Amino acid sequence: MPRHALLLLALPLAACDTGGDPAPADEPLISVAGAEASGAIYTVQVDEATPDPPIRGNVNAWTFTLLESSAPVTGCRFEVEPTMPSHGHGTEPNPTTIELGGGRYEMRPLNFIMPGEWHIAIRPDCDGRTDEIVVVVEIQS
Ligand SMILES: [Cu+2]
Repeated sequence: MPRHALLLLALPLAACDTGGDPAPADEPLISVAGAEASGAIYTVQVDEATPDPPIRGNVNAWTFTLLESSAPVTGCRFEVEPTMPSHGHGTEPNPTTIELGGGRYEMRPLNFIMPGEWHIAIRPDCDGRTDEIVVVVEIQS
């Protein structure tokens, strides 16, 4: 195949998954394992959620991989803030994040105090490079 044909095929994909728009996905997630969300620099790939779908209460724990240009990023610290923008409130406590290795991290507890749409703002600080990634999830019960 000529080289220019390959480039044309690649363009629509690139338009979908880049752009650095920190705005959350338009559709809230029900299940979160395997989901990805991106900020200006980093992508959060949710590896596992316990339980999945997430539920109301102080019981949710998620593991995720932090990626930059598809490569795992180690040594980051995080501030995580779940909120319900439509209600103007957050939750307590905000989750604590620990590093598992290989660019993987675990955050817990995600205390969804009521059903509805939650925006989980994940703010990495990787040697002073900061970003905000928002995962949007619909807690059903
Ligand atoms: Cu609420």
